[in-house]
Amino acid sequence: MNGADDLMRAARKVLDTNWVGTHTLPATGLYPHQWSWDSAFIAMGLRHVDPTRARQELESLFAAQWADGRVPQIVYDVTRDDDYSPGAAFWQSNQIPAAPDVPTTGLVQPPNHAWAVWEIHKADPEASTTSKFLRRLYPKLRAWHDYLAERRDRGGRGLASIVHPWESGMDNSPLWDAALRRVPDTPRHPILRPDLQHADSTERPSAKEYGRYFWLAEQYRDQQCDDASDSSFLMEDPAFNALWARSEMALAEIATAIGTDPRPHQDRVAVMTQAVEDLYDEHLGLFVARDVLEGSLVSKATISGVVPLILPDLPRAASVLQTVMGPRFLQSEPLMVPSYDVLAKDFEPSQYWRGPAWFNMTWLVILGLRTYGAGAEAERLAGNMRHLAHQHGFPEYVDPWTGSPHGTRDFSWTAALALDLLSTPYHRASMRPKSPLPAH
Ligand code: 2M8
Repeated sequence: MNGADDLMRAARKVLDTNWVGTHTLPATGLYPHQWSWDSAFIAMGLRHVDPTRARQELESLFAAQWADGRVPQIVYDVTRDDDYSPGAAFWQSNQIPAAPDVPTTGLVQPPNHAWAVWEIHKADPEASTTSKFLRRLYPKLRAWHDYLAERRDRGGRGLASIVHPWESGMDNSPLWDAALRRVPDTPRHPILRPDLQHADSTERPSAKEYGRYFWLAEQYRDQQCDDASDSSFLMEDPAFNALWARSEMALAEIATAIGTDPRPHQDRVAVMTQAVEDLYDEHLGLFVARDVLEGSLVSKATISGVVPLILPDLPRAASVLQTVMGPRFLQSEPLMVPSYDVLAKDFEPSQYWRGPAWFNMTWLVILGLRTYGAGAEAERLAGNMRHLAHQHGFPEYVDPWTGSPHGTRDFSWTAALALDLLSTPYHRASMRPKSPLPAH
């Protein structure tokens, strides 16, 4: 057995253990439900070893899609409702007409799903075609993207706004600090913290942050999760929107493959790639968030601002590449990509989304570096990512320099994306529209 075989076996074991018959839990203790963008990352890895299960992973998530098109952040397993908070009892989604039969949150997460669906299809086109995977998923994915365009373009610039830090997937990123200071930390609902039984409190968001998270969630829930209502937190996040644009590209490919007109999707990609430009911070040389309520950019360099490199033909790519290779992120040769500007005074190497390196974000940066010709650095990071994932039992995140593990272990997207990196690298060419596949 060589190292790659060992990694493959160990990663599969994590994914098998966390599989509950229809989908994969991010981690059996800390995260006992189905999470939206986790499932898409997990399926990206699963497609190499079990494409049938990869398809199921996404199909089960979309079975919980709301009538208005939104794909919920969490699909709850009610038998585990005391093990994670806020749970199904907090959201009471069954009171909301647009919600599905299964209990879910009303919030969403970054839209990486159409991208995953297209990659899963290509991993096993025959079985995918026989099972009509693309045909079934395409209208659902389109409804999801239409929800973002029609209900979440709160800034009116062609970008989606998030209404809660949880929607970014980077919960306590420094990008949200100033906006969160305007939010009360006194929700009516008791703030329960079952998460602290599975991770050290120094590695999770603080009590004050949780107060604000619950307050915002309560506000949204009490408005029936209606996006026309006032929100006390409204931000345009670069990674969220770059993943949407990347998924919109994939949707164009899916449309072509099933014999539908890809142009609406291609047009949206063009609009979005241009709109992402509005999030560019000249001083920092990368993309940042926009506070829609304040009408200003949040001038902080986080990994979110590097993720748009996954988009081909990104006008600012050269300067973002320079920034990520520079002193704020990779110049000191960390083992993986820090989630926050290492030069910032409040950089913390082991505090959740405020500095540590995450496997999903490093994976996205690797794809971006490969896209823009920084292949050697991409392969250095990919090698470290595979090694650290395996060495430390698939941790949630690591210290960027020492690689010491933090958060939970046996974390599904860590296993899935390490597995993905054992397989064929992506190339810029593979991201461009290809000649149409036969309709099916
Ligand atoms: C983390 O977020 C959840 C809330 O959604 C939490 O902290 O309880 C984030 O890392 C998020 O990106 C991820 O999807 C989720 C499950 O892995 O955990």
